[in-house]
Amino acid sequence: MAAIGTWTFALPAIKVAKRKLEEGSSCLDALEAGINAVEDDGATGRYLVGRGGYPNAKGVHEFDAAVMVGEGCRYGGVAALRGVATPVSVARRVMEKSSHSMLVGPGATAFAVEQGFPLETSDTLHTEESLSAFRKFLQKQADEARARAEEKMQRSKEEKKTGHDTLGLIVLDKKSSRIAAGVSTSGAPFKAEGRVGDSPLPGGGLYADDAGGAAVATGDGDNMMRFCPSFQVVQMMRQGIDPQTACREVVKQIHQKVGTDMFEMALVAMDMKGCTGSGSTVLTWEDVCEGKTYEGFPYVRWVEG
Ligand code: SD4
Repeated sequence: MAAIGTWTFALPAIKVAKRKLEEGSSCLDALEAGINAVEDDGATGRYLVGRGGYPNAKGVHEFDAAVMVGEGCRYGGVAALRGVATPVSVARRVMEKSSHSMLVGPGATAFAVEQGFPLETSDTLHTEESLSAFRKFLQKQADEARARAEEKMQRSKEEKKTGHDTLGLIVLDKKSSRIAAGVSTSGAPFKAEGRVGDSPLPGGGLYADDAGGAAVATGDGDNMMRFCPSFQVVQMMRQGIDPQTACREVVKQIHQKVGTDMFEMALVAMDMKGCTGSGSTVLTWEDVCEGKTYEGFPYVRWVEG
């Protein structure tokens, strides 16, 4: 049994997933419970997941989330979902209870309510920290409106370097040879209303296929979604390439295509044996060329027998 997740705050998710697997839960149940534990705790120290995640530019939380199981490549996703603190669970319901693969916006919220999820407003989805960050964002916007055009350009470059922290989680049950992947995010901080990132897109933020393994992604979704990086990694693993090489190759190939405009992205992956890998652009291009992509990107993993 094994699990891997993006960023260090994936640790509670992995602990919960591990306990669930040990109690005999399926991969998918373990994955959902693990992600829920992070989505619903409102803890500071991560700013893009569930309660306490950063809202959109209007101050409203719009969540993207998805699940995918390797068995039959079944998938369910939600995007720009409002009012539910545990979007990954709504994504699972889309997979299991609807005849669709993805629901967005008001339709996603209506479906969640129909399924019995309690509806919240941003009053309860905000934490003190996320509210204060939003107020700072509004203040900054007002300041920016007064600034010169070049200064604005400089600032937006700096903003790009603020980092990312979407939760992506992969859980493998080696005994039954089943793998599941899930993601949950409030998306790019203070994004435009209705903006959807890469996270809930199959092949973008996640992909799982029992024939190869699973991958999850985090980073600049507006750019990452163009390359289906999670799908690419899983396809490579299907061909027998190990997860570290696959992640490194995908990051490298995208970097080669995009050149100096390269954006922030990171991937973690696991194959059906429980071997893991990661690749990211946190490092310089020279580092990437030297094959150092899997150092420097903080992910958490647990692998056992
Ligand atoms: C997005 N990819 O909405 C997400 C953001 C992210 O860690 O991953 N942050 O673009």
